[in-house]
Amino acid sequence: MTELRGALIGCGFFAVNQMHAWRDIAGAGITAICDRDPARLAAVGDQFGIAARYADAEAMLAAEKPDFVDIATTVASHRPLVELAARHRVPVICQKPFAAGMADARAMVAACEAAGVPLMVHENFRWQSPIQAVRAAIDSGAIGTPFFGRISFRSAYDVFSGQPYLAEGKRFIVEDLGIHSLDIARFLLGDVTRLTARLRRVNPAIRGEDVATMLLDHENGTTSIVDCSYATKLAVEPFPETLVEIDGSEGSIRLAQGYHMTVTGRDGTRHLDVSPRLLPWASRPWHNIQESVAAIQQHWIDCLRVGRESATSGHDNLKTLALVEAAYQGAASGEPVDLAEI
Ligand code: NAD
Ligand code: 89V
Repeated sequence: MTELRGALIGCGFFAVNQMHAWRDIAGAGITAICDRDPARLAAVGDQFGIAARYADAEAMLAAEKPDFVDIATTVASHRPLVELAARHRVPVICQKPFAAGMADARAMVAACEAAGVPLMVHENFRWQSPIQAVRAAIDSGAIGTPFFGRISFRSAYDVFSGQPYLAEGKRFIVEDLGIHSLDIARFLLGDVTRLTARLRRVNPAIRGEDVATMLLDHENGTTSIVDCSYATKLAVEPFPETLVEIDGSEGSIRLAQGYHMTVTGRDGTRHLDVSPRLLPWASRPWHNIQESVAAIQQHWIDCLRVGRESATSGHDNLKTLALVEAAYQGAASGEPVDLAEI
């Protein structure tokens, strides 16, 4: 099998995880990197032994002609870089949040479609093994038909030291973290017709909201609560665990802190340890996220090889991003938001 040659743009805080994961992906590797910050370019180039280093993404794509590009920059550069990849006819992965607004996101999807270029958003939380275990339990039919869900992420972990820009943006928790929780809600319970949101800021040292409570009406009639907080001080810090409750006509699923899953159905109750693997390069507590990075990157390569649309394609991610927009609009107006109007 020929190795697919990838090029990475953005050598910052999170890209290091992506670079570690690429080393383990069957059938692909990163052969060129780009960052406009020379120190970051040198650090990642030296750590992963990549000699082809560029300060300019266009120069890299023109010279390297990679089989795919992995964009790991922050949101402001996503549209120009995705459109650049489309112009060069290079399949593209783009980190979340895909865009700062729907107009940019739709333009990026349209540019890739027009160029015939596959596009995947690196929306990795649904690839976490505990979340996949919840989905498998639903799909098994053990709890019957779901009618209620709760997707919850509550923490006081200091995310600002690693990602200082998170303290500076007008938008914070829904755009950065709630986006993952909303995507998990779609993944587990289906697409959404209406969303009601309440947001607030508790930490006075940051600019955006750090607490969000959202009520979702799903197309299939299920109701869910998606709640997230970076202002919740608990006895045992759960970062970065997403806790899940699903109630169904025949039973229930609980994904509790410590990666304990309980499935109650017609045949009784099963207690399962759904802890993520600690990959050799990973470190706690990030190992749950790090494992999902490897999973989504392998999924991308598997899809690229056979020409299949990825689970979190640009097209799919428009629906997750629309929930983010709906949360901000709904919190501002105090009214429920119809997703058809986003
Ligand atoms: P960062 O600021 O640490 O790194 C971004 C890097 O991109 C910087 O080194 C910057 O110089 C470079 N860059 C920006 N624009 C560029 C351009 N046009 N050309 C070349 N280089 C450019 O940011 P980060 O914390 O690594 O976050 C990057 C993205 O990853 C964000 O969108 C963030 O939301 C996302 N993220 C995702 C997860 C996840 O689990 N999926 C976790 C953390 C961060
Ligand atoms: O996953 C993320 O997108 C990260 C963090 C977990 C810190 O919110 O930004």
